[in-house]
Amino acid sequence: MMKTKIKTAGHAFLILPAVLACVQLAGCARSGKTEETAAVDAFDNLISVGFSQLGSESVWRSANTVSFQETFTRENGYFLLYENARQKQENQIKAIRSFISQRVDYIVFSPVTETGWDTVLKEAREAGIPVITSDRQVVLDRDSGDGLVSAWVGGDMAAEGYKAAQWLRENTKEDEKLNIVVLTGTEGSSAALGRSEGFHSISDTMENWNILEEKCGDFTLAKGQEIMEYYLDTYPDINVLVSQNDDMTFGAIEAMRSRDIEPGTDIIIISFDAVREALEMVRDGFINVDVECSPLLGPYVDELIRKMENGGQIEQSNPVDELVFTADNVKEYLESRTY
Ligand code: GZL
Repeated sequence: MMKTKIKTAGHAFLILPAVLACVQLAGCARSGKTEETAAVDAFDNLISVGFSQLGSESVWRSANTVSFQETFTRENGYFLLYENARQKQENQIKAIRSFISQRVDYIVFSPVTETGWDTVLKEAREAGIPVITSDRQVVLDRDSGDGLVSAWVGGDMAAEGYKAAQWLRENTKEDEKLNIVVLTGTEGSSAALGRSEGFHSISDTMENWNILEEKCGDFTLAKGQEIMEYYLDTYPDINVLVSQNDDMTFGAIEAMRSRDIEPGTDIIIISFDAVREALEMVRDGFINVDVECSPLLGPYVDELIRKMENGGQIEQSNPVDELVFTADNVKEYLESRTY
């Protein structure tokens, strides 16, 4: 069955639990509202946004959540409900259903994986609640029809993977044998799939590039370290690591150092996200290149919602600009890095 790629997610934040409790106690029966809707309706003058954040697996993810906490505030006209799915799709689906029952004005989510969203998004469409995704993307069945996702904003993952391979091609010699190991992100996520797709669009054409193995590190430091230990035990001639996020890179560097392997010198390290701690390692030569993926998506989602509130036209696909950091340029960006 043909699949259509539609996009993205966002974040939110549960505010004023005490106030919610008061509202509920204040006698929903009198207002005739259900307990669930009373809280949201109590802030009628605010735009209510239900947000399902996929987890808190990485420094990037925490920065992404903070971006929404700082954007979606009462002062900015929002009532936010936040749910952390702890990397489980079923928790995200439960959260979206809860937002529907609370009749929020918008649903925003960062889909942990690309597929499995059609049914719950049809329920949101049925309820007349627009859905915006930021960061990761969803893949929907063509039969599901239009209007399941109003817009996506986030990083272009395939472009990120391409930029990584482009740097490697430009910074190694054609007659140099590259023995590459890869730490991939969460299985089935648009971030991991996109970065792999982009990287392979070049690596598949390079005679001298030998990808020894690609294993899922789930975007976590612990898993990255564990798999890098396996790689180092298994392959004696690794000279390139491609790690699909900085947290896995930090774990991999631990593994290298425990074996007196010099990261960035004995093994070329390509990473993604470009969080501050990683950029410091780029500056110090332990990471050779870091491809940016911006977590600061709160303001972009806010802008989309404002446009929708005012009946304006919005683009369905909204990729954000992203840089590539190396020792040559990192110093001019490091000080201003807020995450
Ligand atoms: C990318 C984002 C990824 C980051 C990881 O947009 O989805 O998830 O690269 C995070 O750090 O866990």
